[in-house]
Amino acid sequence: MTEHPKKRNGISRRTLLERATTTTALAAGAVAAGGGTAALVGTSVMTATPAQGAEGKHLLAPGELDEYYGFWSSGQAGELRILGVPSMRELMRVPVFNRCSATGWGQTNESLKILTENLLPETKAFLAASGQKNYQNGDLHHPHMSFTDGTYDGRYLFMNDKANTRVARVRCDVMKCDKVIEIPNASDIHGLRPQKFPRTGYVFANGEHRIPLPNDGMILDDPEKYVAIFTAMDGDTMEIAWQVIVDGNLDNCDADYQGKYAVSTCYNSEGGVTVAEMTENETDWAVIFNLKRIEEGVKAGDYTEHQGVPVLDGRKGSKYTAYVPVANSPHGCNTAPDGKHIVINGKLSPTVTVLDVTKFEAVFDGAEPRSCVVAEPELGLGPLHTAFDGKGNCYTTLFLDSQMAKWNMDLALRKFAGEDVDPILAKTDVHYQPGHNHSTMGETKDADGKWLISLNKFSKDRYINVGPLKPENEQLIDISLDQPKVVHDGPTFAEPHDCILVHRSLVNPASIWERDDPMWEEARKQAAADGVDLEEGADEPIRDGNKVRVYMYSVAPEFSLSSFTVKQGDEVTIYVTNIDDVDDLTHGFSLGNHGIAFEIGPQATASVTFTADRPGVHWYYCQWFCHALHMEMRGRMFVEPRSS
Ligand code: RUQ
Ligand code: CUA
Repeated sequence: MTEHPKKRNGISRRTLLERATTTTALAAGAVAAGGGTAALVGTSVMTATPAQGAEGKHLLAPGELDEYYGFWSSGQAGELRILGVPSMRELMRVPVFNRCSATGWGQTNESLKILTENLLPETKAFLAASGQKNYQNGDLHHPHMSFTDGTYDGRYLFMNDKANTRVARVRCDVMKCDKVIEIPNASDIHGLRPQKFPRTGYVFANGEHRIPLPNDGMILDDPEKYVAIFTAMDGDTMEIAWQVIVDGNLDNCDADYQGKYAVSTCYNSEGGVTVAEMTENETDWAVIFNLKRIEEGVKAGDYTEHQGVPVLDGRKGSKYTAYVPVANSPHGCNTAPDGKHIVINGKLSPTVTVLDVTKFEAVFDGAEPRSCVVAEPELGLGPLHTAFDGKGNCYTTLFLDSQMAKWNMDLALRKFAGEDVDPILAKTDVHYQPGHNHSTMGETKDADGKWLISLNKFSKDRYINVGPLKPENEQLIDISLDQPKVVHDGPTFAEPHDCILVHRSLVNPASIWERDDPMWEEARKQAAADGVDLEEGADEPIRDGNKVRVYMYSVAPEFSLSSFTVKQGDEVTIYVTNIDDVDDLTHGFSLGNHGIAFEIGPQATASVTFTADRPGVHWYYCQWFCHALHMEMRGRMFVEPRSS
């Protein structure tokens, strides 16, 4: 691996930029440093204003590495994205709930196994009846990393699919999805959070929409009989541990730092099915889940089983839950790194409601539910989500005001206790209509208060026009300043609801696959049964009735087979093993006029199965630029007509 040249002329770009005090100096300095980076200079001139001074520290020169990994959701695009922060460079896309043309996700046998093996039986039946193997879409809102002892541990990322009621996991060692689970009994998984302490542990998933239980057609337009379901799954096994029926519905959630509770917001205490019905009540609530009591309830058999899962009744009056009334339609739910406070964001109310987790026990012992409310500052219009800097300050997005409010937790507590203080420290304009925001390490006990991303739903006039469908706008905000300042705009495609910012020291992906990776376990088994070594391939296709298996390896710039022959109507499986073990040497396999293409990373195996129903000569080629002779990296599939 070549070392990235961080320094030029003995001076690092960062030092240089931090020293620059004016736009001119910044631009001149960039040139003088020998980087010759027109883009950098251009950006500086575009975004920096005189007297911004050291704020250019978010600009990274070519070759410089970011300090944080940003893991971005993509909403209705269904994938996970990896960005470098603070540069905001998009580094990678990890297909999860979508179908990916580049990597073959959703087509290879390896990905289809992950995508389909944990679908519910009725879903499999439904898909088969409509001629599909898998859902082709997803709505990925909330990516969160696994925790150990209150901070990120770099093992996994978990994420929800609101569209098809699924939860997926991405392995951080290879940055590929390895599990997709369809959640039974619930509908539309929205809020999702891992347990923070002692470790993940549980992954909590909110069923947002109310449905009948069971949802088998016996109850239809009878909303009073619908329920919303809270799910706890095991992040290690990805099996459902238990579910809890709640009143109202479930929007966002978070966990505490003690491992005792999870909290969800409810915006539909009415149990309504129209906008008017859902917004009728003046107050909704946050519901607290008592994990220990729930676990005891499961042990004691205090549940009914639905689709193999213990489902406890946590509706009002239950010992498993507590309902804390808060103003109309709360949305975001964010635990502060102080380990004590949970912020419930008002949405239709200009306030956020601060809960004190140390007062939850009393509530479960019968104290008035609102007794755990310790602050309720009024911040502005449309508070949706709150981030933290680890220094006692909170940053709340104001959707309607297109602002971010910076406020101080301690001042908010004192004001609530009757002191005449203003908890709001600053308001920063963002562009426009922010939903989530996220600070560096902000949802962990190690929140470091350096950067914050404001994920804005509208870009309006911030970019040249690209037609009626506009990008969204994500802004990088320097929160190390007393008055937080927007330092970068980043357009993104639909719709990164949320992101997390993880210090790069906590994430250490491999560059080359391990040959015995579980990802292609099935391929290994099949090859062993066929007496074939995946790394050596087979000179001839292996025939088993009309099933034909083709084994080849790739090594730049060749496939081990320059041609192979099958018969029309054969069910063909092609296995390709990339035996290159060089960093960054990915090959591809594209089979012309068959709609087949997939990625094979260094030392990986991938396969695809299809019916060879087009007699003739069909070229296959490597679609991942890998070598000076990449164009020549190809071969022919001969399909003999049925009659011959
Ligand atoms: S929710 S914009 Cu899907 Cu994360 Cu609040
Ligand atoms: Cu292998 Cu291009």
